[in-house]
Amino acid sequence: MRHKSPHLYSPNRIRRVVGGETPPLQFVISRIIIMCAIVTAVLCATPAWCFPPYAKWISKQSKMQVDCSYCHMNSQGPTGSGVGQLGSLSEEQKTKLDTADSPILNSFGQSIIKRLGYQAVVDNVADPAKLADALKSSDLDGDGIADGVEMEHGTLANDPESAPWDLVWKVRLQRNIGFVLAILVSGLLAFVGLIGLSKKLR
Ligand SMILES: [Ca+2]
Repeated sequence: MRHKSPHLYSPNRIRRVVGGETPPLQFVISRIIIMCAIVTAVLCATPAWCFPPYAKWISKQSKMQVDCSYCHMNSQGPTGSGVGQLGSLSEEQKTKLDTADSPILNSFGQSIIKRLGYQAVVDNVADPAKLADALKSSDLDGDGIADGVEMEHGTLANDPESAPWDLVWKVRLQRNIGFVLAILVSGLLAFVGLIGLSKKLR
């Protein structure tokens, strides 16, 4: 004969847990309310310092695997006791977490806070493309590719050696278009001159 296992929260089980007496409904409800209050208080008291949706969005857009080190000091993110993680910070450093001098962020992360503010990071976490768009007027590493565009391509916005090369060549051509045209015109004139010279020598 098949025995039915007791339900996890059956009255018998609760009775055993609290010492032989069935807890009144008010007791159970009050405990649930207290637990909910504790969870809510913890969530409200702990600001978010980790935003995985951004790394996921960059990875999806660029088809390149990007981790927390795209913006953070530590590739594992801010949670932990390693370098650049919350557990290793002094009390003074903790006061700077949401500022442009945040000790858990690398130079790109800090530049985001400096340009847009910490709240913009929080507000756009559901739509990272908006944050990238807001960063298309800045070029932290000076390689000619906007920070927001580098996010879309998965290249590092704080490293001029990391950039989408097709766009880099386009930018370099635009920057040096005068020089390129001068070379083309000079080459054309030299070619015409050589043709004229060859006709005279015949
Ligand atoms: Ca750049």
